[in-house]
Amino acid sequence: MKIKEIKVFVCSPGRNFVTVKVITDSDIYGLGDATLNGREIAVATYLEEHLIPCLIGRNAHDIEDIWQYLYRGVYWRKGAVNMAAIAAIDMALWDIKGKAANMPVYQLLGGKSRRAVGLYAHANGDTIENTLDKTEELIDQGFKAIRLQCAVPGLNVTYGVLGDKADYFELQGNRPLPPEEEWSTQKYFNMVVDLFAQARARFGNNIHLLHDVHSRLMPIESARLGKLLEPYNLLFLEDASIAENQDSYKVIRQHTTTPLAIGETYNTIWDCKELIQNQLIDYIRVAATHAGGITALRRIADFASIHNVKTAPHGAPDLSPVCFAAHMHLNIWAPNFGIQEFVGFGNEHSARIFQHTLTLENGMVFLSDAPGLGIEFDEEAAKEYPYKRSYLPVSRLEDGTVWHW
Ligand code: GCO
Ligand code: MG
Repeated sequence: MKIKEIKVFVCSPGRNFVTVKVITDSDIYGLGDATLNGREIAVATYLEEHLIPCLIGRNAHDIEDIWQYLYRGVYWRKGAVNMAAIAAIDMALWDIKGKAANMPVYQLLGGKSRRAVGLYAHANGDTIENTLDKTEELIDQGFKAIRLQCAVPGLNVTYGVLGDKADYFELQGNRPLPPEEEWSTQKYFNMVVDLFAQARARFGNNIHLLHDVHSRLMPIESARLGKLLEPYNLLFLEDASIAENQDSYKVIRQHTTTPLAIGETYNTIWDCKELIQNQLIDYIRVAATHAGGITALRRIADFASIHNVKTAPHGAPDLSPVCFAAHMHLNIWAPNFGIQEFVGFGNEHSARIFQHTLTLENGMVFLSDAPGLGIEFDEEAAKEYPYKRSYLPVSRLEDGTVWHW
């Protein structure tokens, strides 16, 4: 079964998505997600100019060889653009293999380890009260794990809290340049401990709570936050500090028993190797789209498993429904699966483009037995939503210093 053609689509049904369609000479095709938020066109061009010409005529069944050819066979390894492109091809080839075998991808990985995939939902609010009201709505909908994010009083905007804006395009106005957001660690600490104290007082201990720091703290500050949050029993604290220097997590780890999660920006196993093998984290949050596809995530999951680290794939709205479908197959298989981030199945526009076969029930996702990834892409509908330039915000301290995020 030879690869006959590969098409790349960039569409924007509320967010930009880069979708790859690998078509074979037996007319089975597969879909992959190559979305890199704020750098979408770079990946699309990289695929069209550099990868696709090398793939036409290859056997679509050779998933491993094609992965190695694109990763090891190339002088320039790793990198967000490169790995997103490899990931999309890889996902599409798994989709094809599943369709050819008439089996869902999770069967090819080894079958189900569980009935369904547990999720955590997001409660984002302008005030603590408002965040907790949203938490209550999610509990009423059946979610058993919720990530709480609240605007920091005294700062102009807080990432993830859109206020009266409908989406990130509206936040950026008619001037598509990176919005800037203030950061103050002191003001954040004044709010965040209170948020979790009030959440536990209101909801008790039968619900899982999580929080994303977006890497804004220095390691010793993260250590302090972890300690202060211990009484509120978080499922995990995400991206407490940057771990480009993976050793810095030792500082956090030696001070607190609050479980730690990281990995949504990682491109390869090398970005988290020390974190995992030294058991400095509890959850690895790599995404199939950004860390090299299903082939790479399966390898990271196995490596994590022997070090008691669970998987918790990134599930933000800038990963397309194709990536979400790929995560579901990995999650239902991985013996060391922890939890999946979930922000809904997308808006009415993206539902016209992507049709999935998943069902949501009581805070869990159930997979169908559709062959491959179980997702369809409507090329004609996608054309109605052309690409719109968009950026993630940049963070600055109150004195103007560019800050981590
Ligand atoms: C999360 C993430 C997102 C990212 C976004 C960047 O945990 O969901 O941190 O909010 O910032 O996906 O592209
Ligand atoms: Mg995050």
